[in-house]
Amino acid sequence: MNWGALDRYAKSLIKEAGHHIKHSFFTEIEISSKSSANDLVTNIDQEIEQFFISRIRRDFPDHRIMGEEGFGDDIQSLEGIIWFLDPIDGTMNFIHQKRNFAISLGIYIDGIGMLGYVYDVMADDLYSAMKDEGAYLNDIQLPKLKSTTIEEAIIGVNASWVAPNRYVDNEPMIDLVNRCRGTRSYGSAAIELTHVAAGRVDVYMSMRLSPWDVAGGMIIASEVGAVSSTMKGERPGLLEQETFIVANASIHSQLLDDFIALKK
Ligand code: 2AM
Ligand code: CA
Ligand code: CA
Ligand code: CA
Repeated sequence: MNWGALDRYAKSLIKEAGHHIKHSFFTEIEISSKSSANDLVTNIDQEIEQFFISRIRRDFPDHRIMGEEGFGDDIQSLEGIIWFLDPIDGTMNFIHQKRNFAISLGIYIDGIGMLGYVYDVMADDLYSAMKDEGAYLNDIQLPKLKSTTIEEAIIGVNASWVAPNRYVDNEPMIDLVNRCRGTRSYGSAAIELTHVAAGRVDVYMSMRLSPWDVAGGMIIASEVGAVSSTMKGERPGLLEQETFIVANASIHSQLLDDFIALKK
Protein backbone atom coordinates (compact mmCIF):
# COMPACT_ATOMS: atom_id res chain seq x y z
CA MET A 1 0.00 0.00 0.00
CA ASN A 2 1.21 3.50 -0.82
CA TRP A 3 0.22 5.16 2.47
CA GLY A 4 1.23 8.64 1.34
CA ALA A 5 -1.15 8.41 -1.61
CA LEU A 6 -3.90 6.95 0.58
CA ASP A 7 -3.38 9.83 3.02
CA ARG A 8 -3.91 12.40 0.27
CA TYR A 9 -6.97 10.50 -0.97
CA ALA A 10 -8.51 10.30 2.52
CA LYS A 11 -7.92 13.99 3.20
CA SER A 12 -9.62 15.02 -0.02
CA LEU A 13 -12.63 12.76 0.71
CA ILE A 14 -12.92 14.26 4.20
CA LYS A 15 -12.81 17.84 2.90
CA GLU A 16 -15.43 17.03 0.27
CA ALA A 17 -17.67 15.45 2.92
CA GLY A 18 -17.17 18.52 5.12
CA HIS A 19 -18.51 20.72 2.31
CA HIS A 20 -21.62 18.51 2.04
CA ILE A 21 -22.21 18.81 5.79
CA LYS A 22 -21.85 22.61 5.80
CA HIS A 23 -24.20 22.86 2.82
CA SER A 24 -26.77 20.72 4.67
CA PHE A 25 -27.50 23.62 7.02
CA PHE A 26 -29.32 25.25 4.09
CA THR A 27 -31.62 22.19 3.79
CA GLU A 28 -34.29 20.62 6.00
CA ILE A 29 -32.48 18.09 8.23
CA GLU A 30 -34.46 14.97 9.18
CA ILE A 31 -33.85 13.88 12.77
CA SER A 32 -34.73 10.50 14.26
CA SER A 33 -33.69 8.51 17.31
CA LYS A 34 -32.01 5.11 17.54
CA SER A 35 -31.47 3.14 20.79
CA SER A 36 -33.05 5.83 23.02
CA ALA A 37 -34.76 9.22 22.77
CA ASN A 38 -31.40 11.03 23.14
CA ASP A 39 -29.46 8.78 20.73
CA LEU A 40 -29.97 10.87 17.60
CA VAL A 41 -29.27 10.37 13.92
CA THR A 42 -30.02 12.50 10.87
CA ASN A 43 -30.26 11.93 7.13
CA ILE A 44 -26.92 13.77 6.89
CA ASP A 45 -25.11 11.20 9.08
CA GLN A 46 -26.44 8.53 6.72
CA GLU A 47 -25.70 10.42 3.50
CA ILE A 48 -22.13 11.21 4.53
CA GLU A 49 -21.46 7.57 5.44
CA GLN A 50 -22.89 6.47 2.10
CA PHE A 51 -20.74 9.05 0.30
CA PHE A 52 -17.53 7.65 1.85
CA ILE A 53 -18.54 4.05 1.28
CA SER A 54 -19.42 4.49 -2.39
CA ARG A 55 -16.06 6.19 -3.07
CA ILE A 56 -14.01 3.67 -1.06
CA ARG A 57 -15.74 0.68 -2.68
CA ARG A 58 -15.21 2.16 -6.14
CA ASP A 59 -11.52 3.04 -5.61
CA PHE A 60 -10.38 0.37 -3.11
CA PRO A 61 -12.63 -2.66 -3.61
CA ASP A 62 -10.48 -4.91 -1.38
CA HIS A 63 -10.69 -2.58 1.64
CA ARG A 64 -13.44 -3.06 4.25
CA ILE A 65 -15.40 -0.36 6.05
CA MET A 66 -16.95 -0.24 9.52
CA GLY A 67 -19.31 2.73 9.79
CA GLU A 68 -21.63 3.80 12.59
CA GLU A 69 -24.76 4.01 10.46
CA GLY A 70 -24.51 0.44 9.23
CA PHE A 71 -23.93 0.87 5.48
CA GLY A 72 -20.47 -0.69 5.66
CA ASP A 73 -19.28 -4.26 6.05
CA ASP A 74 -20.01 -6.68 8.88
CA ILE A 75 -16.56 -6.66 10.47
CA GLN A 76 -15.74 -9.67 12.71
CA SER A 77 -11.94 -9.64 12.44
CA LEU A 78 -9.20 -7.04 11.93
CA GLU A 79 -7.46 -8.67 8.95
CA GLY A 80 -6.58 -6.56 5.93
CA ILE A 81 -7.26 -2.87 5.48
CA ILE A 82 -10.26 -1.53 7.40
CA TRP A 83 -11.65 2.01 7.39
CA PHE A 84 -13.36 2.90 10.69
CA LEU A 85 -15.71 5.78 9.92
CA ASP A 86 -17.93 7.98 12.02
CA PRO A 87 -19.54 10.31 9.47
CA ILE A 88 -20.62 12.76 12.19
CA ASP A 89 -19.22 12.34 15.68
CA GLY A 90 -21.23 14.58 17.97
CA THR A 91 -24.59 14.33 16.23
CA MET A 92 -26.31 16.02 19.17
CA ASN A 93 -23.95 18.99 18.76
CA PHE A 94 -24.55 18.95 14.99
CA ILE A 95 -28.30 19.25 15.59
CA HIS A 96 -28.39 21.56 18.61
CA GLN A 97 -25.26 23.69 18.22
CA LYS A 98 -24.35 23.47 14.53
CA ARG A 99 -20.71 23.19 15.66
CA ASN A 100 -18.44 20.96 17.78
CA PHE A 101 -18.90 17.87 15.62
CA ALA A 102 -16.35 16.00 13.51
CA ILE A 103 -15.75 13.45 10.82
CA SER A 104 -13.71 10.68 12.42
CA LEU A 105 -11.74 8.21 10.33
CA GLY A 106 -9.06 5.63 11.11
CA ILE A 107 -7.43 3.34 8.55
CA TYR A 108 -5.90 0.14 9.96
CA ILE A 109 -4.02 -2.79 8.48
CA ASP A 110 -4.22 -6.09 10.38
CA GLY A 111 -5.32 -4.12 13.47
CA ILE A 112 -2.45 -1.62 13.30
CA GLY A 113 -3.45 2.04 13.01
CA MET A 114 -1.78 3.64 9.97
CA LEU A 115 -3.77 6.80 9.18
CA GLY A 116 -5.97 8.79 11.57
CA TYR A 117 -8.18 11.82 10.97
CA VAL A 118 -10.53 13.98 12.97
CA TYR A 119 -12.03 16.87 11.02
CA ASP A 120 -13.71 19.55 13.12
CA VAL A 121 -15.90 20.69 10.25
CA MET A 122 -17.07 24.14 11.39
CA ALA A 123 -13.63 25.15 12.73
CA ASP A 124 -12.07 23.78 9.50
CA ASP A 125 -9.47 22.06 11.67
CA LEU A 126 -8.16 18.78 10.25
CA TYR A 127 -6.18 16.70 12.73
CA SER A 128 -4.25 13.93 11.03
CA ALA A 129 -1.53 11.42 11.69
CA MET A 130 0.40 8.71 9.93
CA LYS A 131 1.96 5.98 12.04
CA ASP A 132 5.47 7.01 13.17
CA GLU A 133 5.30 10.28 11.19
CA GLY A 134 3.82 12.58 13.85
CA ALA A 135 0.44 14.26 14.26
CA TYR A 136 -0.69 17.45 12.60
CA LEU A 137 -3.32 20.12 13.04
CA ASN A 138 -3.77 21.30 9.45
CA ASP A 139 -0.13 21.88 8.36
CA ILE A 140 1.35 22.34 11.82
CA GLN A 141 2.93 19.43 13.67
CA LEU A 142 1.68 18.85 17.22
CA PRO A 143 4.51 18.66 19.78
CA LYS A 144 5.00 15.63 22.04
CA LEU A 145 3.10 15.96 25.32
CA LYS A 146 4.97 17.06 28.45
CA SER A 147 4.41 15.12 31.66
CA THR A 148 1.80 16.34 34.14
CA THR A 149 0.17 15.43 37.46
CA ILE A 150 -3.42 14.77 38.54
CA GLU A 151 -3.41 18.09 40.41
CA GLU A 152 -2.49 19.99 37.24
CA ALA A 153 -4.69 17.96 34.88
CA ILE A 154 -7.86 18.94 33.08
CA ILE A 155 -10.11 15.88 32.93
CA GLY A 156 -12.47 15.33 29.98
CA VAL A 157 -15.43 13.47 31.40
CA ASN A 158 -19.17 13.55 30.86
CA ALA A 159 -21.04 14.46 34.06
CA SER A 160 -23.18 11.31 33.75
CA TRP A 161 -20.09 9.18 34.52
CA VAL A 162 -19.49 11.08 37.76
CA ALA A 163 -23.12 10.71 38.90
CA PRO A 164 -24.13 7.23 40.13
CA ASN A 165 -24.08 4.91 37.10
CA ARG A 166 -23.88 1.22 36.33
CA TYR A 167 -20.31 1.21 34.99
CA VAL A 168 -18.00 2.71 37.65
CA ASP A 169 -18.09 3.48 41.38
CA ASN A 170 -18.69 7.17 41.61
CA GLU A 171 -16.80 7.85 44.89
CA PRO A 172 -13.33 7.64 43.28
CA MET A 173 -14.58 9.67 40.30
CA ILE A 174 -15.80 12.39 42.67
CA ASP A 175 -12.39 12.25 44.36
CA LEU A 176 -10.73 12.72 40.95
CA VAL A 177 -12.97 15.66 40.06
CA ASN A 178 -12.14 17.29 43.39
CA ARG A 179 -8.39 16.75 43.07
CA CYS A 180 -7.82 17.74 39.44
CA ARG A 181 -7.48 21.28 38.12
CA GLY A 182 -10.78 21.24 36.22
CA THR A 183 -13.16 19.21 34.07
CA ARG A 184 -14.48 19.66 30.54
CA SER A 185 -17.00 17.88 28.32
CA TYR A 186 -17.38 18.65 24.62
CA GLY A 187 -19.85 16.02 23.37
CA SER A 188 -17.69 14.54 20.61
CA ALA A 189 -15.34 11.72 21.55
CA ALA A 190 -13.26 12.33 18.43
CA ILE A 191 -12.80 16.03 19.19
CA GLU A 192 -12.01 15.24 22.83
CA LEU A 193 -9.25 12.89 21.64
CA THR A 194 -7.78 15.77 19.63
CA HIS A 195 -7.90 17.99 22.72
CA VAL A 196 -5.78 15.39 24.53
CA ALA A 197 -3.42 15.17 21.53
CA ALA A 198 -3.05 18.96 21.47
CA GLY A 199 -2.44 19.10 25.25
CA ARG A 200 -5.55 21.19 25.95
CA VAL A 201 -7.05 18.43 28.09
CA ASP A 202 -4.95 15.76 29.82
CA VAL A 203 -7.37 12.84 29.84
CA TYR A 204 -10.64 11.90 28.16
CA MET A 205 -12.68 8.93 29.32
CA SER A 206 -16.00 7.31 28.48
CA MET A 207 -17.71 4.12 29.63
CA ARG A 208 -19.13 3.21 26.26
CA LEU A 209 -17.52 3.99 22.93
CA SER A 210 -17.51 2.21 19.60
CA PRO A 211 -14.55 1.53 17.30
CA TRP A 212 -15.49 4.38 14.93
CA ASP A 213 -15.53 6.90 17.82
CA VAL A 214 -11.87 6.34 18.68
CA ALA A 215 -10.09 4.65 15.75
CA GLY A 216 -8.92 7.88 14.10
CA GLY A 217 -8.22 9.92 17.22
CA MET A 218 -6.20 7.14 18.86
CA ILE A 219 -3.62 7.23 16.04
CA ILE A 220 -3.33 11.02 16.40
CA ALA A 221 -3.03 10.83 20.19
CA SER A 222 -0.48 8.02 20.02
CA GLU A 223 1.82 10.10 17.78
CA VAL A 224 2.25 12.73 20.54
CA GLY A 225 2.80 10.10 23.25
CA ALA A 226 -0.71 9.84 24.75
CA VAL A 227 -1.83 6.37 25.83
CA SER A 228 -5.21 4.86 24.88
CA SER A 229 -6.73 1.79 26.51
CA THR A 230 -9.89 0.29 27.88
CA MET A 231 -10.51 0.98 31.56
CA LYS A 232 -9.06 -2.46 32.28
CA GLY A 233 -5.79 -1.19 30.78
CA GLU A 234 -6.13 -3.34 27.68
CA ARG A 235 -5.57 -2.29 24.11
CA PRO A 236 -8.94 -1.30 22.55
CA GLY A 237 -10.22 -4.28 20.53
CA LEU A 238 -11.95 -2.27 17.77
CA LEU A 239 -14.66 -4.88 17.23
CA GLU A 240 -17.31 -3.81 19.76
CA GLN A 241 -18.33 -1.14 22.28
CA GLU A 242 -15.89 -0.80 25.18
CA THR A 243 -14.83 1.48 27.99
CA PHE A 244 -12.18 3.94 26.85
CA ILE A 245 -9.54 6.21 28.32
CA VAL A 246 -6.88 8.29 26.58
CA ALA A 247 -4.44 10.20 28.74
CA ASN A 248 -1.12 11.91 28.99
CA ALA A 249 1.27 8.96 29.52
CA SER A 250 2.46 10.35 32.87
CA ILE A 251 -0.96 9.91 34.53
CA HIS A 252 -2.62 7.09 32.56
CA SER A 253 -1.84 4.20 34.92
CA GLN A 254 -2.46 6.29 38.05
CA LEU A 255 -5.93 7.14 36.74
CA LEU A 256 -6.73 3.45 36.20
CA ASP A 257 -5.25 2.32 39.53
CA ASP A 258 -6.54 5.04 41.86
CA PHE A 259 -9.69 6.54 40.37
CA ILE A 260 -11.47 4.09 38.10
CA ALA A 261 -13.25 1.24 39.87
CA LEU A 262 -15.22 -0.79 37.35
CA LYS A 263 -18.39 -2.39 38.65
CA LYS A 264 -18.83 -6.19 38.46
P1 2AM B 1 -22.10 10.16 18.12
O1 2AM B 1 -22.43 11.60 18.19
O2 2AM B 1 -21.42 9.76 16.86
O3 2AM B 1 -23.26 9.26 18.42
C1 2AM B 1 -21.09 11.98 23.18
O4 2AM B 1 -20.71 12.10 24.51
C2 2AM B 1 -20.09 11.12 22.48
O5 2AM B 1 -20.39 9.73 22.72
C3 2AM B 1 -20.12 11.29 20.98
O6 2AM B 1 -18.83 11.04 20.49
C4 2AM B 1 -21.10 10.21 20.56
O7 2AM B 1 -20.97 9.83 19.22
C5 2AM B 1 -20.70 9.10 21.49
N1 2AM B 1 -21.69 8.05 21.67
C6 2AM B 1 -21.42 6.73 21.58
N2 2AM B 1 -22.52 6.00 21.80
C7 2AM B 1 -23.54 6.86 22.02
C8 2AM B 1 -24.94 6.71 22.29
N3 2AM B 1 -25.53 5.52 22.38
N4 2AM B 1 -25.67 7.82 22.46
C9 2AM B 1 -25.09 9.03 22.36
N5 2AM B 1 -23.78 9.22 22.13
C10 2AM B 1 -23.00 8.16 21.93
CA1 CA C 1 -24.61 8.18 16.96
CA1 CA D 1 -19.47 8.75 17.48
CA1 CA E 1 -21.83 9.40 14.67
